[in-house]
Amino acid sequence: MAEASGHRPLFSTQSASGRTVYKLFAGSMLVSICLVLIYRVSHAPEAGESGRWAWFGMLAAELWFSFYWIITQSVRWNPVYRTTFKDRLSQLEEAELPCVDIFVCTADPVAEPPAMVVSTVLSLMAYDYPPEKLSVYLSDDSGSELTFYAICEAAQFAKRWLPFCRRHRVEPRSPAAYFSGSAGASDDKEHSDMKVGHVLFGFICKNLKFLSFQNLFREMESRIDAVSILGKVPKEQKTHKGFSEWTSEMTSKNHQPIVQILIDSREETSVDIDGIVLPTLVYMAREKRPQHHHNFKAGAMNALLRVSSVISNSPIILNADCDMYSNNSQSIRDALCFVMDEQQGHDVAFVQFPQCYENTTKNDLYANALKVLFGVEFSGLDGLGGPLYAGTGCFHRRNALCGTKYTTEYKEDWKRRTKMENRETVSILEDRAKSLATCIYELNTQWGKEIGLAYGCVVEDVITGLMIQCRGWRSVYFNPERKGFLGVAPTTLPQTLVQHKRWSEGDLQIVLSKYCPLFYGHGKLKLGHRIGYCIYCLWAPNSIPTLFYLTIPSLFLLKGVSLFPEASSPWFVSFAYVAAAKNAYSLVESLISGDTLVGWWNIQRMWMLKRTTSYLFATIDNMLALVGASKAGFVITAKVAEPDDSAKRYEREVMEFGTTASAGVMFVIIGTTALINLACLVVGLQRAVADQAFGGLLMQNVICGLVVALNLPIYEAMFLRKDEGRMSSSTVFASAGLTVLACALPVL
Ligand SMILES: *[C@@H]1O[C@H](CO)[C@@H](O)[C@H](O)[C@H]1NC(C)=O
Ligand SMILES: CC(=O)N[C@H]1CO[C@H](CO)[C@@H](O)[C@@H]1O
Repeated sequence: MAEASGHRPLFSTQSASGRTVYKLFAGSMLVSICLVLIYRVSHAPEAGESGRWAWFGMLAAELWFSFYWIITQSVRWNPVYRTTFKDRLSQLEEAELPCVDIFVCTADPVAEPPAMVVSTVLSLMAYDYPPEKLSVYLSDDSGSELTFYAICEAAQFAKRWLPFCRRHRVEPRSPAAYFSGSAGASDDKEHSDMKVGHVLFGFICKNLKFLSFQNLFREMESRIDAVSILGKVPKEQKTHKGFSEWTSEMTSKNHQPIVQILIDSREETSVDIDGIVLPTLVYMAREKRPQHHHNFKAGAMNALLRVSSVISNSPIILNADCDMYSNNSQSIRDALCFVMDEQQGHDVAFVQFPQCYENTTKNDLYANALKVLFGVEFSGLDGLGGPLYAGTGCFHRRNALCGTKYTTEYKEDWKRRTKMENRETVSILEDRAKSLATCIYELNTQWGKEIGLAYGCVVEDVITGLMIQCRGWRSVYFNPERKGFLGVAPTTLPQTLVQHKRWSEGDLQIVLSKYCPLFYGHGKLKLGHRIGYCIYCLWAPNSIPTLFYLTIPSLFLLKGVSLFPEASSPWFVSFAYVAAAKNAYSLVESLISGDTLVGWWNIQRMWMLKRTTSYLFATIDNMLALVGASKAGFVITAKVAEPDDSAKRYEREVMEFGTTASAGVMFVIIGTTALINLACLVVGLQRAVADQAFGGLLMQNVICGLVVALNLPIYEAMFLRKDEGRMSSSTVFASAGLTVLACALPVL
C-alpha cells in the first residue's frame, strides 16, 4: 500500500480489539441504567412518607453517575495503540535529524533535592542521539546557588558519564537509578562466544570499572548533598564564574535574571574524555520580583522557550519534570517517528508519554500509578484526536507551542539550525538570553495567552494542550512496554489527597472558564474528544453524589427505611446488574492495565477517599471562587517531615495518615463516613437477623457492608494501630462525635 509509493511509514496505529463485544456490553449497561432511573421516578414515596427527600437525592445522585458513566464511554469507544519503526528513522542520514531542546523545571531545592535533579539531567543528556543536536535547559525557579552548584557538578560528571553509557550501553541512563537497582545487569552478549577465561576476565574488568565509576558518582552525590545540608556553597567550591551572580541580598523571590551556558557544544573544548562533543547545557533562573506575578511553572516554561530560542532554537522540545528521569535512551527517536512521518506527521503537535513511577508499591496502595488512565483512557483520547498534555514526558513541536496554527500547507524545516550558524560569543548570548527572562518582558504581549503555556490555571498544561488542539493540531499518545520516563509518586495519604485536590480543582476551573472544552472546542474538536476532556474536568463534582451515596442509604438502613427495590422485585435485577457489571468491568480493565487484584481493591478505596475529600474541597473552593469569596490559590504539597519509619510502612503497604495538620479536616470526613457505615451495618444486620427478613433492605446492607470492607484499614488506623502513622486521637474523637450526631439526626 503506502510502501509501494516509496513512503515507508515511521509508525503504525492499531485499533483495540474486542470493540464489538465492548459496545454490546455498554449497550446492556445503558439499558439497565435507564431501568434504574425509571424505577426511581416511578416508585417515589408519597408526600409525607418517610424517605421522600432521600429518594429524590438518590435519584439526583444516580442521574449524575449515569451522566458521568456516559461521558467515560467516549474514551472506551475506539482506543488506538501506536508502534514506532525507529530503524527506518536511523536510515535517514544523521544530518537530517532535527535538533532537540530539553526543558527541565525545578522550583525548590528542599522538596526537589539537587542530587535528584542532577541524575535526571544526566539521564536526559545521555540520550542516544547526536550530542551536538541536544541542548538541555534547567530552569531553577528558586534561583538557588545550591542547584547551580549541582548542575556545575553535572557538567563535569557528564564528561565521563556519557562515554561510559555509550561504551557499556548503560540503561537506564540516570546514574542514581543505574547504580541503585538492577545495576551491573549487563550487556554481556558480545562475550557470549568467547572462551570462559576471557569471559571471566572481561567480567572482572567490567565490574572493577563499574565499581570505580560507582564510587565516582557517589562522591559527586555526597559533595552535592553536603552543600545542600550546609545551605550554601563554600567559597573554595565556587570555581565557576557564574557564582558571581549570587549576592548576599538576593532571595529566591527577588533577584535578577541569571542565564549561564555551562557547556556550549560549539566550542572545541566542550568534549568528553573520548573527545566526542557534549550536549549544550544551560542554567536559567528567570527574574523574580515581588511586584510581578511569576505564573509558576507555566511562567518558567515560557521563559525557557524564549531563552532557548536565542541559543539553540530547536524545532522539537522535550519537557520533563526534575524528578522524572529518562528510562529509555531511545525515546527521542520514538517521538521523532511521529512528527517526522512524511504522510501522517505534519499535524502532530506533541507526543505524550505516560507518567510512570518507580516507587509505587506492588499493590499501589495510594492508587497513584493511574494505570487505567494511562493504559486505556489516554489511548482512547488518542483515537479521538489526541491525549491531553500532561505537563511532563512530552515532546512538543516548538512552533505549535508558540502559537502557530496548523494549515495543510504547513511544512517543518527540520534542518534549520541557529546553533551552528550562531557565531556569537557565550557572554553575548547569555546577555541576550537574560533580557528575555525578565519580569517585564511579557507585559502587553501574547505570552501566556496565545503564545507558550497558558497562565491563570493550576493545570496550565491541560489548557495549553487543548488550545494547541483547537489551533488545528493533533497529538499522539505513545505508551511503550518499557517506559520512557520514571518519576516519584507521593508516599503518604495526605500528599496523595492534596495532589488530587490540586488537579481536580484546576480541572474543574477549566470547565467553569471560557476554556470549557465543550464550548471552546466547538467546531474544532470532535464531540467525543471534547467529552473525553470532561472526564477529567468533571472529576471534582463526583464528590457530592458519592458522599450522599456513602452515607444516606446507610443511615436509612439504621432507621429501617428502604431506598431500593426488594430482592424479590424484578427491578432489583437492574440495580444488581449495574453495580456488578460496572465493577466487574473495572476489575478487568485494571487487570489488563497491569494492576493486581489487591491493587484494584486499593484503587476502589482511594477512589472513595479522594472523592469524599480532595474532590469535595476542590468543588467547594471552585464554588467559593465563583461567588468571589476566595481566590483559588496554588498550594504546594505541604512537605512535612514524615516519621522516620514511614518509608518502612509504605513498603509494607500500611496507610500513612501522618501528622499533617492541613489534612485534618479531610481525615475527619474519612473517619466519619467509615464509622457511620460501621454503626449502620451492625444495626442493619442485627435487625435483619432478628426479623428473619433480608430482602427489603438487602441492597442497603450490601452497600454498607462493602463500604465497611473498603474502610478496614481506616478502622485499623483509628483504633488498632500504635505506630506514628495512625490517625490522631483528636481526629478519632471528632469523627466519633459527628457519627453520633449523624445517627441521631431526627430529620431522617
Ligand atoms: C526501565 O528500564 C529498564 C531497562 O533499563 C527496564 O528493565 C525497566 O523495565 C524499565 N522500567 C519500566 C517501568 O518500564
Ligand atoms: C525517590 C524516592 O522517594 N524513592 C522512594 C520510593 O519508595 C521507596 C519505597 O518503596 C523508597 O525506598 C524510596 O526512597
